Amino acid sequence: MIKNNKTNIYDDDLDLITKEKPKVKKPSMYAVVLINDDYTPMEFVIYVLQTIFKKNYDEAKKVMLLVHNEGKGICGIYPLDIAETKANQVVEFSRINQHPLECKVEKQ
Ligand code: TYC
Repeated sequence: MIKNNKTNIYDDDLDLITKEKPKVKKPSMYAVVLINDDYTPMEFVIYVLQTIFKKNYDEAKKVMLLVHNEGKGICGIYPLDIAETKANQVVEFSRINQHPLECKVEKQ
């Protein structure tokens, strides 16, 4: 199908008017990226992925091992405000538990 930014409507006298369609952009999405370290226990990372990123145990373990082996990995992709909230929750919960776990937000 040929796409353009125009739309056809009729006015009160039934004259055809071609109007520009407003351009609507999808909001950008942001990845929450977990960073590996040598100190945070594996089970703690799995728990974070289950509670903050709503993963089941097997998915959480898979992401944790990917981060452990590759150095970093995506926990989830969200609109900016949600990605920032989750990243802050990870860091806050980790500090409360005296772990150095880090994560960052990356524009997709
Ligand atoms: N590398 C950690 C360990 O061996 C586990 C770990 C995984 C830590 C992922 C952080 O984002 C992380 N205990």
